[in-house]
Amino acid sequence: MKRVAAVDLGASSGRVMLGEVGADVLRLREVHRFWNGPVEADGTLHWDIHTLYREIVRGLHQAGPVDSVGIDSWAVDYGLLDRSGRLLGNPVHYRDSRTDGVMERVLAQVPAAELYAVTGLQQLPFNTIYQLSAEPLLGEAATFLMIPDLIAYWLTGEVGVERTNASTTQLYDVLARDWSDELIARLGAGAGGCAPAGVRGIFPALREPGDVIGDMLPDQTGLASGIPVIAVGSHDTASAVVAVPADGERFAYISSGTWSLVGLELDSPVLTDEAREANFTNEGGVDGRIRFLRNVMGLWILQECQRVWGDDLDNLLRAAVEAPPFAVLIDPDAPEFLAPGNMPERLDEHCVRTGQEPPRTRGAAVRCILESLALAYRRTVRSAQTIADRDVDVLHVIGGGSQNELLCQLTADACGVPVLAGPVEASALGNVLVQARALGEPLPDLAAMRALVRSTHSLRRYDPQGKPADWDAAESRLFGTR
Ligand code: ADP
Ligand code: LRH
Repeated sequence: MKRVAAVDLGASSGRVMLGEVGADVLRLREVHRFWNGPVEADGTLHWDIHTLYREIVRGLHQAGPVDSVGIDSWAVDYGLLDRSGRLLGNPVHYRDSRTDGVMERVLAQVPAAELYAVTGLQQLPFNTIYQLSAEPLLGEAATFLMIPDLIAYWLTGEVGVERTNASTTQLYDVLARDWSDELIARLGAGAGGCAPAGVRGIFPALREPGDVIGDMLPDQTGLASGIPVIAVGSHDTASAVVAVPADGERFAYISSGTWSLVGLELDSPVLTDEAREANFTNEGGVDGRIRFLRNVMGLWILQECQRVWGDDLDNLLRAAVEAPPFAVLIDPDAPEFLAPGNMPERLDEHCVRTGQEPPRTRGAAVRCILESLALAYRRTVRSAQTIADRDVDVLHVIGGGSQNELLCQLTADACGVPVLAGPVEASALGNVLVQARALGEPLPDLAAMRALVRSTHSLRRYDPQGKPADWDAAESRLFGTR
């Protein structure tokens, strides 16, 4: 039996989980959970990386003796080290406004089609390439590390970037499966502005999920030294997709948390004009798979409403069940929903701008958010199938949002396929499974890992209900007929 600690940093909470893996055994126990989110200081949104580190260390203490540690987190963000290995500045949150207008500036110099041909990545204004193009500290940087790599560096002293997370930077060549020297050189030549010519040197060699990063250092954290830190699918979504309890290939997934990551698992990237125009991403998965998906704004909009209202989620969801269907619809991916702020007010403004009466009650607002998400899922799942030429029989919903019964039912209704909901802690499970395999557990491939998740976790099934014509009408109301 292997006993491992999974550090899983989501955009709304971090957790340290204890995993046990053996023949027919996959157990997960939460040992420590802590708040995470944007912290504004000096007009910039940051991650409070040192508090996160302190909480991780606290959680690792609480986990007790383990065979190894693995770390995953949200994607795209990074820390820069100076020549002596010190962190330059606090990592900036991807929702910070420093990237406003940067994507447009970079795309004026590197055409979108060229970028897509190399990286296969969805255009999001906060992709690392755009953040680095707006990064004042780049000239002083000796090393670029993504968030899980930075935590691993502090624990082990070893430098490297894990491949699934590197694939979200838009500086990674999805076919060559390595950093794109060409794009990095263009960044250095000033695609966005301020990078020095020698910028390629700051990007460390890539690690594969399953590689041993190094052993924990003896230091003032008081954690036992000598325990290996193992690279996992360090992009949380890559780890989550490992734990999709699918049987076979005809499935789509929604990794449902702060973001909803909606798509398919493929053997190779789809780099067609159609995929680019529909803004699909080809992120790197564990075992060389491709996560062909789109970021949908997700439960972030609801989280921000909840923050402003100070309301309990259960009460809000109960009120949403009672609210009338299809009263108001929004495009959850509208740019005004990206930054933190007064989301209920923005929701109302969005409704007015789109000629709709704003929701009158909180229940109606929540219903509007959930129905609109379900419609965005429907559009994404259907276009993923068409573009990748893949049929889907089932939609797996994993992550915290899989506990939202109303959203799961609306998703099944909107997409017209059964939804299987769970596991909730998919990222942590994927993290644990990849560590266990690296330690010698006989889990030869993703199919074996998924079979173990299936046999050890119960899922909840939602069959499509209601009238499909209502969803057709709602879709054409929201997105126009396509
Ligand atoms: P992240 O990893 O991005 O921080 P999680 O996977 O932890 O996100 O999911 C967080 C989301 O899960 C919350 O925004 C909330 O909407 C949803 N959630 C958490 N618990 C419940 C619950 N008991 N019922 C319904 N939804 C829930
Ligand atoms: C989800 C996630 C997603 C990224 C976003 C920045 O936590 O990693 O896959 O696009 O955060």
